[in-house]
Amino acid sequence: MKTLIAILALLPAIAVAADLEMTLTIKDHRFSPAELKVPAGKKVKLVVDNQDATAEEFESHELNREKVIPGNRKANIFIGPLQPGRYPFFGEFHEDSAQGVIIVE
Ligand SMILES: [Cu+2]
Repeated sequence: MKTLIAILALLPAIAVAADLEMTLTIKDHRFSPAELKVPAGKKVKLVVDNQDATAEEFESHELNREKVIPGNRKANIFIGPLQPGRYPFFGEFHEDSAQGVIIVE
């Protein structure tokens, strides 16, 4: 038991960290990139950088995520691990232009 505790103490906080980080920019009520490729089975930290002056809401039914990002602010959205497939998302406040998809492969 003592050995196990010693080993656990040496491990970094893997459980709470993402495997990789990706940036999604919002500008002129559009997402860039509009298509994000993500490896299957990984935890991903999406840094959503809203460069518009107005708020946007990142929403995805397939990812079960919904988050408001105020104007000129960033927000982190954690996704995954995911199965291969297509996971559409949109900006609920500007749904006509703000559309995107996460492609997991
Ligand atoms: Cu919503």
